[in-house]
Amino acid sequence: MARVLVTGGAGFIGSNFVRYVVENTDDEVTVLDKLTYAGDPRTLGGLPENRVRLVQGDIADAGLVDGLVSGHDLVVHFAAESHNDNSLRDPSPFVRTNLVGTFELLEAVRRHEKRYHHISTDEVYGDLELDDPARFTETTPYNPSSPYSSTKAGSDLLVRAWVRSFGVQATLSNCSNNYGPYQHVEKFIPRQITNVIDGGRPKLYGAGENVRDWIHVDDHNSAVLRIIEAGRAGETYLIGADGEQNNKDVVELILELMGQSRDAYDHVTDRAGHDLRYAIDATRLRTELGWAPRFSNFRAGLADTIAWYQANESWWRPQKARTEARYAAAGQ
Ligand code: NAD
Ligand code: TDX
Repeated sequence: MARVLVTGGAGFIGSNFVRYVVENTDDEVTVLDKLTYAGDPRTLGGLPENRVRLVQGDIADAGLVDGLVSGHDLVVHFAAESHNDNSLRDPSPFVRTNLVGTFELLEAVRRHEKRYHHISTDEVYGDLELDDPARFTETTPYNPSSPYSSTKAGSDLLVRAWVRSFGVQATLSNCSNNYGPYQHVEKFIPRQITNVIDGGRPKLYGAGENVRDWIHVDDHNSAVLRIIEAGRAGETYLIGADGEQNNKDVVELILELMGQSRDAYDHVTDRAGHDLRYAIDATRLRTELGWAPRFSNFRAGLADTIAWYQANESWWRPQKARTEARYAAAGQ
């Protein structure tokens, strides 16, 4: 049994990770989460209290982080400011949390010689042309576009430097776009589902040709566990499940699955600097670590996700009006 410190465990992917760990291991988990607008303790509801503990606090708080890291065997770092559109409005919390917060965690795992796994994104590699046969691999050069992705790229580089300079026992993973339960309504798929539930229309940025490589959150988390178990220290693994779709197709599928006309959506102001296409080649993860995704049917996974938002309105409702007001102010 290991004692695991999960940062950002009250957010979307982190909370699904905690649930996955409880169901698939006998580890004990401490969640360290600031409970920003994106974190919600109800997301950890129903988990056994003798195995999951929540500490509200900031990863940039060096003293708090030091004390917590010293009492655990492993740190899995999900906490981040995670939304590109927010980073265009106000980059400052992105710099503090994604860069300074990661720095404090690295200093603590260095001092206490703990194992560390760093969660990152495919956005650090920039974007691809629509017709480019290439996909991102572990050796693709970093070329981030937004304040969000540049702070994630910077945090990855800090980890690599702490491995090389100080021998920190760290692994890194860069994953493509996740979908599934407990995703904040500011993100693309939950925003459109909840708009339709509210009798409104999905909002597509620009022409909707941008491509994202969708993966179910449980597949992301099974890969993270596999990397923690079998990955080599200092190495990076890309996580993806061959799920490329353009945004227009995803909106049309949501409308169809929710019994609406497939053209009942609006085109709105495009995102500044909008990355065109992300695509992951996860060959290394599959061949070296024997990982495979379980959710290969996007239509079925999306239908389950729609059903989850329909059944869990009380979870997302408190965030919806505020989120839509922010989008409306930006013409989106
Ligand atoms: P999220 O916004 O849903 O959750 C982030 C969590 O971090 C929240 O609970 C928030 O309260 C917490 N947090 C924020 N600042 C903090 C701080 N200073 N101290 C402590 N806690 C803080 O994000 P998510 O979508 O679950 O993303 C989790 C991680 O996965 C991030 O590192 C993100 O970059 C990465 N990632 C996300 C995706 C995706 O599709 N969502 C894809 C690849 C990688
Ligand atoms: O209303 C919308 N309409 C729309 O067309 C929203 C919110 C988004 N979009 C587009 C923008 C993107 O092309 O949909 C696509 C997905 O948008 P987001 O959900 O904001 O995700 P993205 O910017 O691709 O970043 C996500 O994946 C990588 C996560 O938010 C990041 O945390 C992760 O690193």
